[in-house]
Formats: sequence, C-alpha cells, structure tokens
Amino acid sequence: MGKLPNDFLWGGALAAHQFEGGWDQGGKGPSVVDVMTAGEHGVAREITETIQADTFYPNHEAIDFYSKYKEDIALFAEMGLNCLRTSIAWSRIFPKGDEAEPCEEGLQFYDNVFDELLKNGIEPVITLSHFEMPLHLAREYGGFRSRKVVDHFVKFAEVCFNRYQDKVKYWMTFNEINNKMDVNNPIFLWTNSGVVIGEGENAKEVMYQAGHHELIASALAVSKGKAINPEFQIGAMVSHVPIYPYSSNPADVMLAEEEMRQRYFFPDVHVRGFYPNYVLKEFEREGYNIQMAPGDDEILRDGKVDYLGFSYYMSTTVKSDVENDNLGSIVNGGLPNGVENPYIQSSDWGWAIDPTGLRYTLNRLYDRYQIPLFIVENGFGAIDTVEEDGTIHDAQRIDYLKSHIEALKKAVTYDGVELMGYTPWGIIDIVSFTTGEMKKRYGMIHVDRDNEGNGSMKRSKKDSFEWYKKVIGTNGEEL
Ligand code: BGP
Repeated sequence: MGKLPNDFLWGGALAAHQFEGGWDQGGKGPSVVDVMTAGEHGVAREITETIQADTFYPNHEAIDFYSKYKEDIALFAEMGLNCLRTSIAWSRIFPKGDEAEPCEEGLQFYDNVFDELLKNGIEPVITLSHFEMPLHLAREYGGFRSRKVVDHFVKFAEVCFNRYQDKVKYWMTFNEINNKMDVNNPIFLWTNSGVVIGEGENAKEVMYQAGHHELIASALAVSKGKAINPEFQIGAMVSHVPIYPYSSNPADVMLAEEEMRQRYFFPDVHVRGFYPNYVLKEFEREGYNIQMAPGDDEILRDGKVDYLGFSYYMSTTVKSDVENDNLGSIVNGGLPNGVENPYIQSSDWGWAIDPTGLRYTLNRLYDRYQIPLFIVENGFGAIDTVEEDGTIHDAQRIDYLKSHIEALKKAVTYDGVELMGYTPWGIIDIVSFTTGEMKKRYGMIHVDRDNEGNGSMKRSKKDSFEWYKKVIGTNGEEL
C-alpha cells in the first residue's frame, strides 16, 4: 500500500462546551447547552426553562480545560498531535449574542489557547459554532428561525476571523449542521439552531427554514473570511452516517438512496452553492413555504466551502417493509425504516462499529464533491476501568481506531481520495453530548471525574495514548 501524504493532519477533536468548563467565567454568557440536563445511559437529555444553580450540569465545569489548558496542551504535544480541532464558545465572545461589542476577556482566552497550541507545534482547527448558541438568541429570537440571527452569527464570525487571522488557518462554520434532519430528536434542533418546535407546527418545515438561515450565515461567513485572509481554508462540517439497503431488493436499495438525501442536503448546498432538486421537489410536494430573500442564490453561490469536514461513527441500515416506532433512537439512526445490520457489532450505546463504512463514505463523498475531505470526528465511546495501579487498558478503543485508520489509508492510497487529516473525537475524556454523562468516554487521556461531578480531575494516560503517539510518529505506518 502507498503512504499517507507527509503533511497529513493528525489530531484530536473537542468542543468548547464539552470540555472547557468555566461556563460563567471570563464574562461568558449562558448558551443553549447550559440549560440541558445531564442524562444517563439510555435517558434522553431535556431542555429546562432556567439554569438551576443547585442542579448539576456536567458541561458547567466539564473537565476544566479553562484553567488547565497549559497542562492539557502539553499532553497533546507529548502525544505528537500536529493539529487540534476545537470550537470557540460563541457566548464567550458575545455573551448574549446581540451586543455591539465583543467580550475582550473571551477573545483573550482563545488568544492564550491558540498561542499555547502554536508554541507546541499544534495547528488549531476551529469550529465557529459547535452547539453553543448564546441562550439569549434562542430564547428571544427563536434561534435561527429568525433571519436576524444570521447577522449576529456573521458578526461573531468576522470578529473571530479578524482577531485570529494570523493564528488559525483551518475553520469550520457549523458543527454537524445536518443532524437536525432527524426532527424526532428535539436536542438536535435546539443545539444546532436554538429552535424548539411549538404545538401544531410542522417540524420539518421549521427545520428547513432555520437550516436555510444557517446555510446563508455559513456562506456569508465563508465570503467574509476569505476577504479577511485569502489563505484561510474554511470548511463545512456534517455528520455522516451512511444508510445501507438491508438487502438487494431494489425497494431497499431505492429507500436507502432516498434516505441518504437527509445526509446530503446540507453538504450539497455548502459545496455546490445551490439547492438540490430533490429538496425543491419536497418543498413543492409538502407545501413548505421557506422564506428566502432576494440575493440568497448569489450568497450561496459565492460562499462555497473549501473542504468538507465530517464526523463518522457508524452506519445504519434500512428495510423497505418494516415500520419503526422507535424514532429518535441512535440504533435506527432516527430512521422510520431503520433496522439492525446482521453483519455489524455495536458499542454499548448501540452505535454500529463499521470501519468499511468509513472507506465507503470517503469514496461516496469524494465522488460527489471532488473537494478535500477531513475526518474531524471518529471514535469509540466506552466505559473505561481504572486498574488498582492506575493504568487503563483500552484495547477495544485501540482496535476501533486502528481499523478505522486502516480504512482511511485504503481510501487515500488505493482509491485516491483527497483527505486532509484525521482528528479522533474526545482525545481527552469529556462530557458526552447526546447523553450528557462522563461515563461514556472517548479519550486517550483519562480524566478523574464522574457523572455526578466528583473526582480529582487528574489526567492520566490510557494505553491508547502511547499507541496513537506511535501511529502519528510513523505517519500511520505502524498501527
Ligand atoms: C457528535 C458531536 C460531538 C460528540 C460526538 C459523540 O455528534 O459533534 O459533540 O459529542 O457526536 O457523541 P456522544 O458524546 O454523545 O457520544
């Protein structure tokens, strides 16, 4: 097999609200995730009316990167990372979202973080909005239902682009902008877009309206960013869960093809700069009335992304002759016809482990878009056991990552896919997004912290730490 390019980006991925903590420090305002309860294994998170000081919100303190960032970055450097994907908490920069001036303390925090990364030879890869909309924008404006929020986002993006133009080259606008296509799971619309569906509303229509505003906001941000620094590489970020047909029955094959439009709609617009016909037909068929302003076509066309970042954790499967009443669940991918794939094992959280699906995804996305791809999330969420002597033997995680790196290598060296890099999710243990718990861990660095907020916060290396260090050191040759 050939080799990965020498400038391949090897990193780790994180999101501000899942690891920074310091939720009300440095002038930060509350964000949409600050009013989400911590769930448990199998219990969905809820959106609450107010922030209750006596209720434990795991992301409030998270793993306190806010004060421990130097220690953590030193560990990332020791592991050999040459990039780190993280996000800027929007409400650190604009605490309410609609202020005239940004918060200097928030801006300074990211200056410190980026300087520390660069000093350690780690390139920051930055998501502008990873589920952290200022709560005020969600409550007062209805989030991205409102076109006004487009302006607030674009202003936030411009402030960041200007401030960090010499420190950050790689950007992404919205994290997993497409996961809200699963309208049966209310946390996606809330965290993506600050939207709650009201009585009698058509969730799909509201989702498309908010989505249109986000696509406009993203395209405007791309154009502004390129004007500020033409060297910027600005990408989109989508969740990609391929949907397989259950069998060779043409009805299954066609169903999978149709369902895949849920995955493709947002990247189709981000990359190509216009709406695909299958969605315009859906608007017509369903009678959706999506407000678009004159000039939106040009905005989308002018703000196409440079690369496509995506998360890949699992695949799903659909069968044409079953009806699923388990909507919103991860196992069926939120799909009405989702079924278990008999050829694939799942994690404790029901996420199908499918490395071949990653090679398949890389090929399909590259064929479709012909622009560089970036795997910005992939990983294995599991319960880890700390042994008496403090060691953590996470062989299952190593197996998962190894098989996925093998798959991406094949896609690059055999299939010819253009891939910029690989940043496994939750390189250090953080709060899980879908469940809000600490128990589901992805890290190669363990953090002593439990679901209730107990623990010393001490960092220690799991077996995967040295393993990944060797992988990076040999540019993926030794797995
Ligand atoms: C993606 C999100 C991340 C994240 C990851 C793993 O959807 O972009 O924020 O946490 O999934 O999910 P979880 O933490 O629920 O296991």
